[in-house]
Amino acid sequence: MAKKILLINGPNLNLLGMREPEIYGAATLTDVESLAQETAQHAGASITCFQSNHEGALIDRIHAAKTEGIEAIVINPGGLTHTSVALRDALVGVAIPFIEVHISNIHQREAFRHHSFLSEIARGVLCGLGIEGYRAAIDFAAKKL
Ligand code: CA2
Repeated sequence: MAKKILLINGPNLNLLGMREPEIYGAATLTDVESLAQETAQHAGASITCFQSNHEGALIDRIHAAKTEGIEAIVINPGGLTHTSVALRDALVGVAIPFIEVHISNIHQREAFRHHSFLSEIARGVLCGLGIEGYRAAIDFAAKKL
């Protein structure tokens, strides 16, 4: 059976490719989700993509993942990375292994971006590789998680 992966993108990532290309590049969210599908397919996995600007919707999606038999999550939590205990609690609650991805190198940016509430409980963290970080994370999730 193909491994089931869930890709989650958090607040404002629907704006990818529309503003701040010097930080986030030119690719759109649609490009990211196409890359995700292609990567998963190549690795023999299946992937579902979800983006929301709402913290509660992201938490509900993580809870649903458990009942759907999702085996790995790749998540770019957007700005919630630096604020959300609730998102961390949801990921602990479902106990699905996850990889945290950031397009930019959060450690080269403002001090408030240097801390993540998720990194300590993530299987791994990728940042600063642009959208290639998603490819690496999904490939790893498909093969190793
Ligand atoms: O580098 C990343 O992937 C981030 O998770 C992106 C978040 C930011 O708050 C994190 O610190 C790092 C922001 C996502 C907003 O994305 C935009 C994309 C284009 C235009 C405006 C916002």
